[in-house]
Amino acid sequence: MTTTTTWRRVARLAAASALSLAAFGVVGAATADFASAATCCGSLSIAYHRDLPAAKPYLVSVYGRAAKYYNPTTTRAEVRLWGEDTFSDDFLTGPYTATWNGSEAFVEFAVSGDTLDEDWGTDEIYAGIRIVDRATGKVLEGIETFRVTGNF
Ligand SMILES: [Ca+2]
Ligand SMILES: [Ca+2]
Repeated sequence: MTTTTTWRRVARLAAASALSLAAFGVVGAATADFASAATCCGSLSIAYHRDLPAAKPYLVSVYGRAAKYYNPTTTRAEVRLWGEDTFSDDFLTGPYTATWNGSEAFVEFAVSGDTLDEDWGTDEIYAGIRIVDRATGKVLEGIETFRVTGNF
């Protein structure tokens, strides 16, 4: 292992520790949203996991709550990851089909650091959740999470 590789690993681990703490706060917030009757919002956490395959070590967890109830048999929830930019946001990965009960959507998936590295320097990541009519493909509602920043 070269010195550079070691340094990169250390830097990644340091970043992951900070993100894990942030992720813990996010989980708390999602639970609070769930307990209250609040509608509309999404949450996102990105956590480095040493036990995931080295090619995709970041576990992305996305939660969304729709503003109203939809029939879960005629709709689905699609999740895409985006990088926020000044002029137009970068599409990073997706769509992932979320577990969906008609009002809440949840999905977890693993990605590489390269997928999350959407910018030179700090990356601003968010998830978009689309509630889609299965028959027509029409987007009935869009939910956007807050930004998770990091250096991936
Ligand atoms: Ca950006
Ligand atoms: Ca970056």
